[in-house]
Amino acid sequence: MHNEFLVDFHHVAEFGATEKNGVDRQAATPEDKLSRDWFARFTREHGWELRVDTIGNMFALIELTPGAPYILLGSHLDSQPLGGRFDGAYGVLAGLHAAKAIESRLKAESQQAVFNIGVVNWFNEEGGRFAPSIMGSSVFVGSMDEQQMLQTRDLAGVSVAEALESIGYLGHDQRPEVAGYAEIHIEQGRILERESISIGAVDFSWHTQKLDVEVLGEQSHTGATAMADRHDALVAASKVILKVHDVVEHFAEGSIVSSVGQMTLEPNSPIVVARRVHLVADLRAELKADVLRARQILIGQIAEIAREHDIRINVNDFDVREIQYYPESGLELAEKTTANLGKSVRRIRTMAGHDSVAMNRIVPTVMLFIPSIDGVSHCEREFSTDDDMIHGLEVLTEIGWEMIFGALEENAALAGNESNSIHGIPA
Ligand code: HGY
Ligand code: MN
Ligand code: MN
Repeated sequence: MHNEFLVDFHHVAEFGATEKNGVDRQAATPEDKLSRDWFARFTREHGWELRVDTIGNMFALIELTPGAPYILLGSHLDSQPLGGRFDGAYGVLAGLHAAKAIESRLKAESQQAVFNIGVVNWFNEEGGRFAPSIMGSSVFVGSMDEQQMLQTRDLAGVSVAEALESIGYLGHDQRPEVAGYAEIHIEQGRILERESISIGAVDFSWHTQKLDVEVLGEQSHTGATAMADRHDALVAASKVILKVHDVVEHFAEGSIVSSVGQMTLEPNSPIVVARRVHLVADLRAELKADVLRARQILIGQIAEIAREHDIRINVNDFDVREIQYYPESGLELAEKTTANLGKSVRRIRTMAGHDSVAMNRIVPTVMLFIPSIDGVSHCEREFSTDDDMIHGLEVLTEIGWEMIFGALEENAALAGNESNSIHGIPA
């Protein structure tokens, strides 16, 4: 199992591979199609049912008990531009091989599971090409509107629907009924590495929200326009970006992060004073109150910049992700399972968003981390060792095994009461 997993993982890393050992496999691009086609082949070769839903989520389904809801394992195969080959892909590959091991063990021990098991590749978790991130799983749980997401456009003006259609993954299949979800992922931080711990059991996710900022100045000649007559959107936007960066100084060290990662500039000519800048500010903190206070400070500062430059700046909230607390029963299951396998484990929060943040809204969810070397992610030098990936695969397999027998009380409750078992929100 271990060697097969490693061979498959490193093979999938070739899809969209970049020169410096990363991947560029943005949502619904031809590179993403390569990894999706591989996922579909793997599913069919194992005799499992493949479904693709109306927002491009892919499901490999293994029916163990006819008519029962599914325990889903999974993550996402899409990447950031020039991203890392572990973020997301590790969780999908580990999910496939864990499900394969669970299916064989059931056959060998001729046991009857309470739930079925499936593996999911969520559409557009990363949000690099189409904002917001965590899109496919959020539509699945009903926290994002499907039609609105299908009409969302990238910077080239291509819609999600057109992009999915162009790679043949705008599906129509019914979403599976789900009773539980487990996801394993690289930590994308330094804690596990620093403390030499093998597994992180994620107990909660940071509150996250974005500010959509549109800076509207006036186009003019960079040579002929007197400085006093300019309404320069790029100068004003630059001040906004620095205020977003500096806002963390109002808070305790390490309790909040803020940044601007994307900016578009019009008309983007060296001889023209900019008329429009669009940027997205990402605010995240352990406490929702801190994000809201940082937002308030920034709104005041941005209004001041608009006055100073006699321009208009529109600020809108979007992609608000409340803190998610993962169930205690899942944390205890992760701790027990890891200890039984002789590995070290600790509880850990996640600052990054994940599909499990969406899924935990509708079903009991277990989120696991393995160490990231240097804690880096969303870059080509993202790295986790084969050994750490295998440790994580072993833990995920055991947890998946326990969950198909209703290990989490909440799962058991769903088993007993069909009406409670959760559908993905019907297409
Ligand atoms: O939004 C996130 O935090 C994730 O990495 N896409
Ligand atoms: Mn991810
Ligand atoms: Mn990511």
